[in-house]
Amino acid sequence: MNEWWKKSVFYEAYVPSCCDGNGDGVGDLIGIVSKLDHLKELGVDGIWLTPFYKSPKVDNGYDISDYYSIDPVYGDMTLFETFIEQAHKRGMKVIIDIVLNHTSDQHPWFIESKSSLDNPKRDWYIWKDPVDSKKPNNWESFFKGSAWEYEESTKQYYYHAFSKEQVDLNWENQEVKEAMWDVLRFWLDKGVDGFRLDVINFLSIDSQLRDNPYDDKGEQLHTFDKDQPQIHSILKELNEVVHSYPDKVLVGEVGTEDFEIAKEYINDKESLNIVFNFNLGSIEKLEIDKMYAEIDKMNKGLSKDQFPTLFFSSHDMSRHISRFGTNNNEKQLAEIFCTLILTARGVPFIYNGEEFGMTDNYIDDINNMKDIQGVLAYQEALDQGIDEKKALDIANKEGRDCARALTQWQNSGNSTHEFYKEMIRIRRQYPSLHAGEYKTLETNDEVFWYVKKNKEEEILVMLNFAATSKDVKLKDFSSKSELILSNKRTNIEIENTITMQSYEILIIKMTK
Ligand code: TEU
Repeated sequence: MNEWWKKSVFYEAYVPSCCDGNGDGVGDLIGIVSKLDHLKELGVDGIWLTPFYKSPKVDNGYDISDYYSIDPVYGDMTLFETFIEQAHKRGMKVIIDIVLNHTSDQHPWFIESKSSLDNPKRDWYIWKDPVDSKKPNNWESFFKGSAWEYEESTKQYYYHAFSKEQVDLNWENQEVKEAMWDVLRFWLDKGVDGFRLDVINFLSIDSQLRDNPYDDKGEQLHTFDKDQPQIHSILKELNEVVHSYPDKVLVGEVGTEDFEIAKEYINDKESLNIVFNFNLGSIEKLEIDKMYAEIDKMNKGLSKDQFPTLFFSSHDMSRHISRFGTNNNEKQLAEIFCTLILTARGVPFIYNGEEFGMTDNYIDDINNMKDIQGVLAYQEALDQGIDEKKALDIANKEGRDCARALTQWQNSGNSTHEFYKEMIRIRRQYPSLHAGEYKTLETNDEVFWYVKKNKEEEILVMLNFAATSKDVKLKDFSSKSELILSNKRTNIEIENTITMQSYEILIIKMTK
């Protein structure tokens, strides 16, 4: 098996915002096709295309109503085929996002399922009788409110982990599995190189439907509605279906607070190839110690064959330079995080616009807010008596439109873009950076440094996240060395203490 993905740099193309090719204000496939040369020039190896399937777009496409067709807002099947062909022609792979956990409530399967208690598709979804005239249990949706919706005509509740328009499928049902394996084969036959599996650890739920417990702050813990033991046999089947085609990759969106749980899904033969670790990727504040602890955990907890992923932005969160930035240091942080994801051990994912240093977008009129999470947060705030202006702030904070503005493509001269390009080039040039292990991994007082090693090659990467200079004592160093890159100086004399300038990045090749 060619494990091309282990060395790859991935690029998330969030279809609604990546590039608007037909001028209707919404991103589309023709737009993305027009940017393939840019992506190639940047150094991208693999593109992750978010949902483009037919959808009422209650959740911007993560509510699919037809797994076999392209939403007309995004294009058509011919365009999709052109996209795959043109990406492949340039040597780039394509993985597509697939939502197996739920369908849109407009999907014909659900329309049938809800039509009567004895419809053949009834059991394709999770229907339960009321318990003491109430909801079957206390499970909360990830998009606010109860995860159960009452359906008047058949007098049962259906389960939805996200919005009520995103209905959870019953993965205990063999026909559901078969139907979804057919979907995967359809797209594999079209030539896709793998899948990004949406909320894949949500597929199985507790068969006894036990109530979820709460933490000290009164927040519900999702103990029984995800990461259930049955999930692993489903993923084994999925692995077999997909890897019966050569050289495919399975990337899992595994939302969990516990890396030990996420780790269980990384298994080339029985489960997924790589998973997102949100404990690092969606960290809310710039806390170097916390980041270090997570990277250290991924380093120690994973075997040589298990690769972590490295990302700090996506369509689901505030852009990291806005999240972490203060005092106009966004540009410096963009470069430091770029270096981190491209030189630490793991498979990097760049989110569209990140390479241009794009920051968050504020939606100043609720009518222009598209994200369901934002809209629901606004409504909840108004219901609590909060005024409209404050409610809008809350909606902007809780919603995800902040990171979903159309990408501001620029031709040349954008310094962040140039930096990403150069860093990808460097990553590719040195095997220690794309395939090496850590020889050391250290942190001290807002500085992060590590030596990556591959065979005889050793490369020291040092990152100062602070606005002030910092002294770093190197334990094991070689005075003969070659500066590969710095954003602050042109040469370096290596001694056992290096004084790093504010926000300095150093990449140094150690020679014996
Ligand atoms: O996201 C899964 C998920 O858990 C999100 O709820 C995430 O935690 C949240 O957005 C953070 O604010 C995936 C998709 O990436 C997301 O866009 C979809 O809304 C969601 O699944 C449902 O399909």
